[in-house]
Amino acid sequence: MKILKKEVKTGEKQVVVVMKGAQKSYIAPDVPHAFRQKSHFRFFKFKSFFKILVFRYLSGITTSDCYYLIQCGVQSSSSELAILFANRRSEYEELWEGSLPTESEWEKTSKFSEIVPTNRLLQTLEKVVDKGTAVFFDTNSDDFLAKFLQTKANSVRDINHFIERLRVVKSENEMDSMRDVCNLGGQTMSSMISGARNLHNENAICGLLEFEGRRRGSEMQAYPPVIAGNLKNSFLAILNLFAGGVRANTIHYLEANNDLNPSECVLVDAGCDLNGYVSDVTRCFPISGYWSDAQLSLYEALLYVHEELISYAHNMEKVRLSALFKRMNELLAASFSELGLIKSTDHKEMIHLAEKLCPHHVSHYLGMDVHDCPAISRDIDLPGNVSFTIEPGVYVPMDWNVPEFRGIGYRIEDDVATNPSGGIELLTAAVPRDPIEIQRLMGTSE
Ligand SMILES: [Mn+2]
Repeated sequence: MKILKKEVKTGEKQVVVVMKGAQKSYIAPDVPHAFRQKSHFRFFKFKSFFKILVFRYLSGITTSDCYYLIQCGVQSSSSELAILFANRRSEYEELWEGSLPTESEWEKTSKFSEIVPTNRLLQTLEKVVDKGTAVFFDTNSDDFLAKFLQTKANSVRDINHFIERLRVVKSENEMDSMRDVCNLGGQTMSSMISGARNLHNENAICGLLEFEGRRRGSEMQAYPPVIAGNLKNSFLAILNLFAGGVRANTIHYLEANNDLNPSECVLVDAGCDLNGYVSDVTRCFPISGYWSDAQLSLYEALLYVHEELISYAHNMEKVRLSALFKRMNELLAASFSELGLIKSTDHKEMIHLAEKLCPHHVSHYLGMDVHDCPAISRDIDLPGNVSFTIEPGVYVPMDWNVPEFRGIGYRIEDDVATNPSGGIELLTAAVPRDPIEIQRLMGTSE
């Protein structure tokens, strides 16, 4: 509220924040999808310089179909109203869906001044919002409500950017949550790899991932995992190319249901969800446990880039994701030239070819959401306790002029955080990246 009060225009006497939680969605009539609360609606702790202030970020409530309203006068020092709009369940609904936390539990977790049924939302807003009000609202979340607020208030502005400015910098408590979930995500990935040898369908890997994560306490997968085999080498598979041969080269390939040929490498990008925070790790490995020469040499060329990026980030005066991205393209160009995958001596052309081979950014922020805080620029100097990924990749198109690498797609992705005292902490260090260590994990190397 302190930040928002600085944003008010002349004539605006109060700030009202309206947040909409995630709605329940259905996979079939009467059958709901697994529910995940919108992250802005979740739990948050913020550390100031001298004392720990505990905020509920912004409510701590993990029930579906709720709204949250905070009201604060521009002159007053604390908020005057904090209302949770939520529906109680009938006895019949409880029979099907279980019981909700009690009202006093809700009140206690989040210090709400009132709990009001959702159907009284508009009625309440009519009373609270007037022409002297600056409303802050997630304008993407509800067209109807956005229009309604526009007719009542002096101004309606998007709140996401303001919340993301807080969320992108983690408190010490949040950093502990990040370490926990990254450990969990790392162990899940490692155990999956150790059990994946000779599985012959991407779907089996998907099941194994879910098993290894959940049995360690992951609440759900952080996002639908990408599990993608490379090009199948057999002649029949090449004929079948357009039916899905180069899945690993589809960056967001989500089907995860194709057969795996024993000669393939598989790319697995997966994360765990624990206490509202998520991990995001990618590893690639040969499904047989043995790399072919081309698979190994391209992997090593990418691993070199990955390792250089980790140490580059660690030694940067101030970490800046855009600088890391620029560095990635230079490293890819150099490494792939040495390998013979890029055949050009012109520096500009080499960078251009590197960008063709890896068309995505090197990083995104990480936290309560996998692509966390998208409104925060990647072109800023980062303070301590900002978590992000480092994920160089290579996806060799089928018409690339170096045939031996065609159809191979790799990404090596780890989770890191900036240290307050400088340098970065590698949160997923325990997951093997070295090709021999990966083989050890699979039981095909001493
Ligand atoms: Mn990622």
